Amino acid sequence: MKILVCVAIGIVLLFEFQVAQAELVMHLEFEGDLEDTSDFGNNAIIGNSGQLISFEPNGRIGTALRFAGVDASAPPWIEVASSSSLSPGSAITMAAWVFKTGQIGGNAGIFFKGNLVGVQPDWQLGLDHDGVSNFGPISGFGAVNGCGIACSEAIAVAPLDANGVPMDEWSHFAATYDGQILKLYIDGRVIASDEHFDTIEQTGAPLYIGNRFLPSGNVGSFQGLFDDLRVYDVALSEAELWELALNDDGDGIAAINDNCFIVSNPSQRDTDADSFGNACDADLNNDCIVNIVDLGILRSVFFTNDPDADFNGDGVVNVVDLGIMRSLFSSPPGPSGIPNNCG
Ligand SMILES: [Ca+2]
Ligand SMILES: [Ca+2]
Ligand SMILES: [Ca+2]
Ligand SMILES: [Ca+2]
Repeated sequence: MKILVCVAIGIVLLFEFQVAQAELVMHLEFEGDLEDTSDFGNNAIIGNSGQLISFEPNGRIGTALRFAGVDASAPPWIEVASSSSLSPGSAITMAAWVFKTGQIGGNAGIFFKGNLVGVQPDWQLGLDHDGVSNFGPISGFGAVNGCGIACSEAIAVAPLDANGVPMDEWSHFAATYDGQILKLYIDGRVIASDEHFDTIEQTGAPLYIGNRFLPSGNVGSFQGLFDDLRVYDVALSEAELWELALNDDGDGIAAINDNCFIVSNPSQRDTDADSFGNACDADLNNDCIVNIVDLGILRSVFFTNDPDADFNGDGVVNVVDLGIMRSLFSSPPGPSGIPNNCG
């Protein structure tokens, strides 16, 4: 019996190990080389203008890769040969630390898996104009089976966020697609999403890093630093992206186990047991939106000890809790790393 149990546990552990290993299909850490440290051997090589590519000792995590493109006629990039692991069927996560100092062309490619000219890429992640367009300071885009919002083939996304990605500092930039929704992240927060139902194209084209090739032949060359580039063959969750961006909320609880993963709430107090901690749960009628109805409920229990409306857990519903509700107004409760009914 003991042996059987041990074998069963062993199989479970092995299975979990394999699942975990299967998700990260490329990991370029740039610790002095272009090697992929995942198990999939998707090593990069110098693609073009290698003299403009160097390693920078003070990266975001250890050493980083610098692109010093200066000339649109000779933009630098690195590239990875196509492989089955880089051709996911229906789900993907692209993630990177970027420190942008400039760009050549209308945008700056981070990931671009597609042919050099003529057709839209299988998947891509990039940064858009830097203050010269009406997209804001620097916007970003992620897409599968197409390019950005300007392309008729676009599936998604290109929204932006008036604040965009700042220049001359590190930002964590990511996109996920789960076969239904494409989400764009900056620093672990979703800044845009778009719905599309499809499988991801598999053209067999290489993955180019640091450059973007438009069907017109124009390029979008990145200037600055890259670090910790990752590709997963699954769509990571919002909590997982938050963790990857190293934006811990300081309460010592891993984001995927934290019922308010962007608010420090070590007690995890959740008086209505809906998987949103009180610290981020001003949705008092549990309809997944914090609005005027919840404000009415809060008013009706003001100066009482109603547990659900006592967001900060000090035993009284007062102006502090009202302030917390105000900060969450017009949003869903959370975000929570724990499965919940507001998906
Ligand atoms: Ca928390
Ligand atoms: Ca709750
Ligand atoms: Ca509500
Ligand atoms: Ca309170």
